[in-house]
Amino acid sequence: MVADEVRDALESGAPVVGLETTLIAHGFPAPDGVAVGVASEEAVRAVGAIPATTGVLDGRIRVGLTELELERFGPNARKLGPRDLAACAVAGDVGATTVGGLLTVARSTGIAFIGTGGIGGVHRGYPSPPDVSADLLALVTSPVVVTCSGAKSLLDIPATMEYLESLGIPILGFCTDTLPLFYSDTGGPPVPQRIEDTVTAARIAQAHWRLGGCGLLLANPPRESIDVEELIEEALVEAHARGVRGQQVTPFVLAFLHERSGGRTLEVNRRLIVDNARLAAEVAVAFAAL
Ligand code: PSU
Ligand code: MN
Repeated sequence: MVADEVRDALESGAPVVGLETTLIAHGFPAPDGVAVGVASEEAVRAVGAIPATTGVLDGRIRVGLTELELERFGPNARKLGPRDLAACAVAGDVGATTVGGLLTVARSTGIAFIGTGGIGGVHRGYPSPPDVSADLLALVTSPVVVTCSGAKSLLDIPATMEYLESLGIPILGFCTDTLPLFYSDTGGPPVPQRIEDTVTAARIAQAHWRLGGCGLLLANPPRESIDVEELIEEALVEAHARGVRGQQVTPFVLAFLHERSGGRTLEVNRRLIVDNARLAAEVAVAFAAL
């Protein structure tokens, strides 16, 4: 079910930015996630686009939510990848979309731009377990520009880059030659293409889609950068020791980092999510004007 405002914008070709709800439910300690969701929506509106925050409520996949509805995405919400959307809706559970879940919904609604923190990818230790985020495969079938600060920092970044190349996913470095490492703007592998402005991002997306291509990544370095590599390694050891697996790993690691960095990762995380929502909106606006 698409909110009227979002549907009108999509039908008239006006800029729309899809936003996920996993960040709201699981990316921050409650109730901070709701404030991040609201701030992201405000950033999207401030540059002239319509936000389409997406999740499952009351048995329906909902695109475009009110603030009161955002508040329902608490820690008990299910985390929804592409495989989970339909089952969650039919079960009547509250479900928060990941990037992969959001891309799946975007494909059927015509949303072409989304903003997030960092996408999922190849987890460290692959192939044991063979944990590759469904975010990557969803990019193959959804013609959407995903604006992010690279991939989640707890992943195997070089392996994730290789995988993205195999899948044919373009990665545009926004005013950067290297992939941002989520919390950190330096130290990542080189990106295949650097661009300097949002019009170029929109033109590349248009050309890629005319070729029959699908998802693209727009990698935006965080304004504030911190190095938490040591804490990430500690968090992963701790997660393993406690038997935290699969979909639960990211929320566990994020909570660990937030706590052990004295809240600094929270601040950086919040800021980059809102910045990425704004940049996604700027690209959507540029695309609508091509
Ligand atoms: N990045 C964050 N926090 C998050 C996520 C990414 O800083 O919570 C979420 C996004 O919703 C992303 C998902 O789509 O993690 C990927 O999870 P997994 O690796 O389990 O597929
Ligand atoms: Mn996974």
